[in-house]
Amino acid sequence: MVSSDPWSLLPRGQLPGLWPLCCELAQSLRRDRSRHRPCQSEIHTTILTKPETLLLVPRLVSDFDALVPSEAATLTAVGNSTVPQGATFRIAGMRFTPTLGVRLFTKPPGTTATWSTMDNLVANGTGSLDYAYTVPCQAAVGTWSIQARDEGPWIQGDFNGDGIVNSVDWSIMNTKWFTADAFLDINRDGLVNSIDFSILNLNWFKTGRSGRVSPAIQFNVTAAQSCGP
Ligand SMILES: [Ca+2]
Ligand SMILES: [Ca+2]
Repeated sequence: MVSSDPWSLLPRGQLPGLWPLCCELAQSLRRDRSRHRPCQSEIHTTILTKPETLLLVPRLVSDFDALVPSEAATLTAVGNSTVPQGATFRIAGMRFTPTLGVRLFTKPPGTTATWSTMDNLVANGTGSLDYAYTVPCQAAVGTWSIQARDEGPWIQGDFNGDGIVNSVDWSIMNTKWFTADAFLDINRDGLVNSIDFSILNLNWFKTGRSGRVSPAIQFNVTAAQSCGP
């Protein structure tokens, strides 16, 4: 994608709070004020962290490392991906950065569920992971998701792992605003809020290697006849 127009990177529907401010700024810069239209006033006071940065840093965004499928980090289920409560589920990971940290996230069934930290690992010398997870007895029955993030080279804020921090990542954060979603809680204080947004904003348009966030895998938890000691 190539874009040098900063306005094209400010989709109105995805930037509540920012759009009115940007709109007001644009209106104030126009000479013919008779053509002004009122901007909708819906400024969220907790999100006003240098929003002008989003507007005033236009640049070409085509110069980042495109996703190379053979280099993208992946997770796979080892063996059966349907496991009863209390059983162990095994995961293999590939193409992470050798000897650097990898953070595993898990999400329970449900469309409004949020990610929580499953574990923190270190990839071995070949960039692989071998992880065993024992499903808690109280785990909800249904489809769970797991994904991993290569924490060393990950650009803070590149939630979709495409190698650039932009409005797509903000739209992801926006869907979990004021939740405890661990995947989006960049500073790990337990809440997705303006502090995390300010970090994302600081990295706006920052680029790097894509594929550092693995696609999510699913495993199905079934009810156990008995579980635990
Ligand atoms: Ca991104
Ligand atoms: Ca936070």
